[in-house]
Amino acid sequence: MKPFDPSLYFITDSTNLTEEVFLRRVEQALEGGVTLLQLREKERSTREYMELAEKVHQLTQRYQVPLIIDDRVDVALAVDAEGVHVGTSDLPVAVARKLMGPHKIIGATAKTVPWAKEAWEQGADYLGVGAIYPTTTKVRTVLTSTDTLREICAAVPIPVNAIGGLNKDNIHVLAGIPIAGICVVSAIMKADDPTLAAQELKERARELKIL
Ligand code: TZP
Ligand code: MG
Repeated sequence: MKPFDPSLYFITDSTNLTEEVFLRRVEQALEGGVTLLQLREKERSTREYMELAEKVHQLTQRYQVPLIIDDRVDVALAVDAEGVHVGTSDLPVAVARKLMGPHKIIGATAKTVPWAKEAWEQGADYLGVGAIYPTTTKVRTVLTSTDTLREICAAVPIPVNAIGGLNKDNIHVLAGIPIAGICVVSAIMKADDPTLAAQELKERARELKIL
């Protein structure tokens, strides 16, 4: 696997946006310094998902940011994305690893220490843990405490990212927990200025010594 930097992990949401506006926002986020980018599409057909992924991949390649595809190994392989992210209702990590090969990035969602260990043992390269706060993004999730987040960080040797409702005004709860990064959707996607939002998040995380 190529090295990757999960510190400011931006997950996209194209809901209610035209493709043009969506792609512009993605590029603005890249300009603001996001370090990893996940294309997360829940409503599109396979063909539409693939076509959008190709376009997003062109942008991420320009900024040398790895592209992770949510849920879909087939789409990730089709566009030669750098990785895939699987949740508990998606393909198991071990199957995703087998299909993607040893060099791609595999991320997994984990909300408990046993899940985290299992995902690591099956070959996950990083974990997303949350939701730390309630989220306005469409997702089926439950809240994960910062104590559990801390326990997961201690239980696995791979990077652990916090996710869920995070923004520059509330990430202080993560201070002192050895996470590798934060994952955000709305804090960047719905910001008036995604570039500035990404820059400010990074700055705040550095101030708090989270990153
Ligand atoms: N998994 C847990 S919370 C979440 C996902 C995909 C959504 C996070 O979105 P936001 O807008 O950063 O709260
Ligand atoms: Mg999923």
